[in-house]
Amino acid sequence: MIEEIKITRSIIKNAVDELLDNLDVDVIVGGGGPAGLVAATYLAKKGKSVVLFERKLSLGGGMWGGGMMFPKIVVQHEAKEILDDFKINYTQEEGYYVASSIEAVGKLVAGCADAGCKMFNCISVEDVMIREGRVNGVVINWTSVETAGLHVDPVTAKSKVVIEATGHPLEICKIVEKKTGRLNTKTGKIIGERSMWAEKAESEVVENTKEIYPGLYVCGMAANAAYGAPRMGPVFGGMLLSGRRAAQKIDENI
Ligand code: 48H
Repeated sequence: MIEEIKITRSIIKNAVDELLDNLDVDVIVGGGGPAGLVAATYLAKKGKSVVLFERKLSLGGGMWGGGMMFPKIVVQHEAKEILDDFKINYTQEEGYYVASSIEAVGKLVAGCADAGCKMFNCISVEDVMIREGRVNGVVINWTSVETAGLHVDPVTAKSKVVIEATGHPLEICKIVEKKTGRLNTKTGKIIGERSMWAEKAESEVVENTKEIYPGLYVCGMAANAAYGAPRMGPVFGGMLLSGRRAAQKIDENI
């Protein structure tokens, strides 16, 4: 027998319990694109408690659309190991690995879930918490509240570190820049994304994966935007490598 009220109770109880159980964790990831998903997965595999908040209904960020909506991504040799870790299939072409962008997103999300990271969609990070000069959590609200322009106060989640993985708009860094005025960049401010130069962008995105403010690590496209490095188009190795680099650095420090 199928009973609607039992279904409703199970959904609400389990979702609320999961959120309640994950309000004080090791790592909070803001943004569920490829960089955030990879960082979350490797940290969860290391035994850290990890929560990821994604603004949209679906995780995967800018990966779904491949290049100009042709659903393929290109990954360079340096990141092949990460494709293999997530069991993403590929073919070899022109010295690169070519994968389905749709399969890649599906397997990144599956890998992240299997590693034990708790993922919440439709929730936006709208601010951070700072204690004694260190980010120690985020301020969250339903994305629908933001979209509808409702005046509804947010709630909070606490962590040892936060990962900024919101991509091009680098929303979390913008908040911290605005409220503290001092990021760990040459100017203390966000320097801004530069025009397309894939080779430079792909190496710099890994170098730019750092603690940009105490307790706040930046990875993926947000890292290049913060430190004034170029964009790279639909080559995704740098996003995967940056996510893994963030996980390595955080694992060494917490
Ligand atoms: C919660 C948020 C918030 C918020 C945004 O854009 P992404 O895919 O980011 P990366 O860095 O993993 O990958 C970048 C890549 O997709 C890309 O754009 C490339 C390679 N561009 C090159 C080029 O030349 O254009 O994912 C970020 C995710 C998205 O899903 C957003 O919805 C989400 O973060 N997000 N989630 N709270 N405030 N802001």
